[in-house]
Amino acid sequence: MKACFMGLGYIGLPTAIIAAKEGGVDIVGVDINPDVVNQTNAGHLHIIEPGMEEMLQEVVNSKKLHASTTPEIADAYFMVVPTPFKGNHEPDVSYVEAATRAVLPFLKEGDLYVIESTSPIGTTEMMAQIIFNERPELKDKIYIAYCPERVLPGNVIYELVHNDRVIGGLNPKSTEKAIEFYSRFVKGTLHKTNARTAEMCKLTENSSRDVQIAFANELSLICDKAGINVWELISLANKHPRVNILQPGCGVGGHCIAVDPYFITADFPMESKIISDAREINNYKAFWCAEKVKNSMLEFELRNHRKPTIAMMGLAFKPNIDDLRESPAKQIVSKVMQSCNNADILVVEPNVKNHNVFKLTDYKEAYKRADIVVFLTAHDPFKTLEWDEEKVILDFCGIYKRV
Ligand code: SAJ
Repeated sequence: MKACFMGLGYIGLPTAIIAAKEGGVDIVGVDINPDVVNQTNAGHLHIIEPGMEEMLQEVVNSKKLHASTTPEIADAYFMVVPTPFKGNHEPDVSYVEAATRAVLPFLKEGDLYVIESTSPIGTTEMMAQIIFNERPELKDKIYIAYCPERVLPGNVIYELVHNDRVIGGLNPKSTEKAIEFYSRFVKGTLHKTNARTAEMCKLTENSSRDVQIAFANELSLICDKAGINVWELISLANKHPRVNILQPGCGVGGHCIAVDPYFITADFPMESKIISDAREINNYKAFWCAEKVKNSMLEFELRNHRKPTIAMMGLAFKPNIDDLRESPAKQIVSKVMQSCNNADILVVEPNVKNHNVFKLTDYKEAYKRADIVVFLTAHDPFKTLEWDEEKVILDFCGIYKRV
């Protein structure tokens, strides 16, 4: 069995490696970036994922996996490319289409074609249409399915094997064929459905999380006005046996939870009221945090007749990672810096050594020097800093869980 993986990113590369190592599949991994291809063939993992580089070296050395900038003939083809959004939060499936067009000439009777990329409803049908327009002789002769991933970065080796997966074919035979492939390396249950349900399932999972975080963020805005400690409130409400509220923060970031809900709202604007409001609340939370910082700087200046020193604690989009993409913390820091160019702002991100825009300061030093301390990302080291009554502390991510 040979498989061709289109896209060697955070999901494509680990999946290809595990399919080779655990599933015994011969893999060609395809990426448009020659640097990624060269690094992969040299056994260097170009993404950060614990334990993965050793596995890559093993499958490269045993010749089970090689990378290339062009597809090769195989028995199964996997589209694992990004699906960003365009201007007005409209999903952009052009990478999926480009990858599909690239494998088109290689497809033959009996092959399996799977999309893993997060995609709007109907994408699998749309790609099938493209395939059959160009290769009408393959109609009913190849198997087409959608199978989203749901792994957590940092725990990918375990989750790729042990998580349950949803597999939706364009017809039951396609579902079976895809299940046959994934059962080579997945120990979790493979749940059968159709392609549209599988597409919507991925969007639903991430929208559900976004909506739940929005609820926590909304509570934090209400509690701020009402003089209630939101952390205590949520912890008490969660004592109810059937209530499980998530935690408020400075907004929602990352490339999944803050993006995928738009794939529903763009196509179903009238029906997706809660999903759309949740997106707005989570975006607004970052704006609100920036305003809070600016107000407390003004108050400080009025009280003390000098400008404050501010420590902005955390740039990553969630705790204990170095990933700054789509990070509300980074956005807040930029907003605050833009609005007060003379202020002494110390930017802290303990998981990153250097940044090309922000000059980074050690977290202990920044805390010591600052008049106003703004906690944006709940990194573990921050929890070792002792609460200081002398400072103004804006704890947006619950380091101290007090107000
Ligand atoms: N956040 C909160 N409050 C919370 C939990 C999270 O404000 O109580 C914030 C985080 O700080 C972060 C954002 O939400 O800014 C997203 O964090 P996350 O941990 O929910 O999600 P990701 O983006 O790291 O990864 C998610 C994972 N999904 C879930 O945890 C439900 C992963 O399983 C998915 O595979 C991945 O998205 C994906 O690829 O879709």
